[in-house]
Amino acid sequence: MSRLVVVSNRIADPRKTAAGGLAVALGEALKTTGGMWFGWSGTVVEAGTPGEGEMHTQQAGNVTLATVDLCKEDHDSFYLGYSNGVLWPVFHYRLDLADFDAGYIAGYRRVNQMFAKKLMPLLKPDDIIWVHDYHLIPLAAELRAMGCTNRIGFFLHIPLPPPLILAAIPQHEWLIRSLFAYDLVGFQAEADVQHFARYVGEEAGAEALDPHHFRAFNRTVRAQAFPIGIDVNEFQALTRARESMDMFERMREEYARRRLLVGIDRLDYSKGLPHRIKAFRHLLTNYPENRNSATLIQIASPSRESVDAYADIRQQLEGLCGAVNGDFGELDWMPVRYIHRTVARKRIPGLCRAARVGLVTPLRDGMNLVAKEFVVAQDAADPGVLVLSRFAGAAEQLKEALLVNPYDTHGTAEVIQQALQMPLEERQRRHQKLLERIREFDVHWWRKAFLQALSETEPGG
Ligand code: GDG
Repeated sequence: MSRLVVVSNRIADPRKTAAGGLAVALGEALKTTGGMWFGWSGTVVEAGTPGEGEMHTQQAGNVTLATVDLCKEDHDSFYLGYSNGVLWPVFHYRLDLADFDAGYIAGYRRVNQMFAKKLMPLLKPDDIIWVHDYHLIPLAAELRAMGCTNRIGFFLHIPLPPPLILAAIPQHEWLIRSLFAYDLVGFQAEADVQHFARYVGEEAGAEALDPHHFRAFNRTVRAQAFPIGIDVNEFQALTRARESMDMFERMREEYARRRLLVGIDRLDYSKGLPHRIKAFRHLLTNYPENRNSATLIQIASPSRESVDAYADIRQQLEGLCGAVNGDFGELDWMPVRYIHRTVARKRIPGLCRAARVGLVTPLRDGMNLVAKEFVVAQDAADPGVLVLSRFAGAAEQLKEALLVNPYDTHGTAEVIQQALQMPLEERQRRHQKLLERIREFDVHWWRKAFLQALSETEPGG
């Protein structure tokens, strides 16, 4: 069997239990064949310091963890600049938040070239290479330029926007052409594959050979949706563990006479947090029976705080939460409990299980794993209801959730009211269907389906 080489911007030590579902799944795949995980160490060094660009390797059983440091200039232009200031906002349809500073692209190319240069000597001829996410789109093209003929697959964790939005990026053609250096390109949802197919047709003047094969720029690539899942067994075990059950019981007791709603997100403008608070405000205004009762616990874990747009969204969110609490709060009740910290992973399932409603209402999201975690954490005998944005990739699979348009804050409030009122039998029926699908398409299915498809492609073709 070929060795697997995973490349991602950040790597996770598969031995550490704190690692989330993705790290566990990739760690498992690496352990089966023996393998290597290559990426950024997370360390930023001053340019010109001794050891800059040095590679660190660590052995974790039969898995090699290989990391490189980034110098400050590269970190600023590659990571903060092009990856998170251009690609993240545009791929999430937020042209208004993109910062097309002409200096960023050089850093993005430089780091991808540097990654390829460091990786190339470590590769064996029959290694299978799996590259992850928007930070590393041109990596295969850089490797090919150095003579690499291995099978290389790419998975995009975030959405691919329609051609006319993508075309706002000055280097859009170069980016998509870079994808053709891979043998397999995986997307989260069918909508993303359609956007890719349309781009290839409209902007590259090429055609689909069949629904999954595209020929352009003198190369053929297979492109397909592989919706990512979670590790259901691991999350169920986490739900039953003591810390989670303690959390569940404390919350159940505290909200015995009230209704708990929960939102768990990185504080990111794609997650629709201000819209969610506005919808919650409409709920309290239009359905007054929820006052002194419906309580929203919103965890917004800190993320990318040195990017300006993230500081702005935090300020906006905090203003909205404060206003709802000021206008509706009582001496012994606050409608919104906003937490701008990272909550321990072990407590998350208990919190989800105690909630009557889970709010997953991003404005745009590749998949959204919280939607799946919320369903898995529920008590099948008395499950809570998932309110899910139609703009999350997860909405293609989770049809039995209550789907909403998060921009329509009035409409969302009505659906939240429907969720709060849903009879037990309907909650059970929806939950059972959702759980079945989440279990069938779990993270192990995702990994196997992707690697199977990659192994079927012609290497280097
Ligand atoms: C990208 C795509 C795609 C959140 N707050 C805390 C915490 N979390 C955990 C959740 C969940 C994970 O982080 C977030 O996953 P998402 O899927 O929601 O979102 P992104 O980080 O934006 O991920 C996304 C994903 O990649 C995978 O392909 O689904 O669409 O954007 O597991 O539970 N965990 C802890 N404390 C927190 O406060 N411990």
